[in-house]
Parts: sequence; C-alpha cells; structure tokens
Amino acid sequence: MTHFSKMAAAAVLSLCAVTAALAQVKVENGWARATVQGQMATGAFMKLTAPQATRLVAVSTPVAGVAEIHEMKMDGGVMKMRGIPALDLPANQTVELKPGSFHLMLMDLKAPLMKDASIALTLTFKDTKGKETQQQVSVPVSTNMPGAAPGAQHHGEHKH
Ligand SMILES: [Cu+2]
Repeated sequence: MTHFSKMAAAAVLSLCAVTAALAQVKVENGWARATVQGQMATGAFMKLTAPQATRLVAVSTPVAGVAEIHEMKMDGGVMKMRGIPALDLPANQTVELKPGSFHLMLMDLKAPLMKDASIALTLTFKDTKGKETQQQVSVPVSTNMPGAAPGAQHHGEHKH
C-alpha cells in the first residue's frame, strides 16, 4: 500500500467512525461525482448498513433542486435508470450504492460540483414501524470512486 492510499484509507475510516457514532445507519465510502459547467445532474454513492431493517425513502441536498433514489438496470439490452420509492436496507447487510447500480440522483444542480469539495446530504429512513428518521452526512466530491484501486477499501465484508 502506498503512503497516499494509506492516508486516504485512514480518512475514509475516520469518516466512518464519526457517522457511525452519531447515527443509526452506518454510512461508508460516500462520494458524489464531480460535474462540469452546464451539467445539470450527477450521482452520489455510498455503502449503507442498517443495524435494524429499514428503508431509505428520501434524500435531499442543498446543492440540488431535486434529489431522488435511483436504480440502474439492464432493460432489453439497454442500461436504464429509474427512480424508486424506497431502497430496502435489511438488518446488518451492507447495501452498496455505486455507479451502474443504486445511486442517489442529484438533479437541477445549482452549481457545478467541484472536485475535492464536499456536499451535505440528508437521508430519510423509514423503519418497519413507519417511524421516520433523518440522518445528515457529508460526502466528498470526486471524479471517480475514492480509493478505487483494487483492494484499497476492502473491509472484508464482500457479499455476492
Ligand atoms: Cu439516476
């Protein structure tokens, strides 16, 4: 492991620790894709692990006029994305939001998302009893998945 990737891993881990201590749902490896001038939409990604079964039902952010939960799926040989009303988070199972799969869609951006900035996201969860909780997270803006080098962010919890 290079010195840089060690530091990056430490930064990600300390972010994990902070969010886990404050909140019910563990949010790890969050990031949003940087945009260029004139681009109106982008995606935000993260790993979510809920201690008890819950669902992600909404997302909002001050940087975008509209934020939705999306999924990408092959449909007749074409990759399509669509909004979904909720994302199921089974107890103690890590659900990964990543490019090509589930993601948070940020639309009607108020300004380009600059690399190395960070954005605030408010996640709304609704548990099996119908109780809603909100959780604030801050995620870095990046052009690609941070620490995307193979194995760089392996937490030993890979599931297929
Ligand atoms: Cu989308």
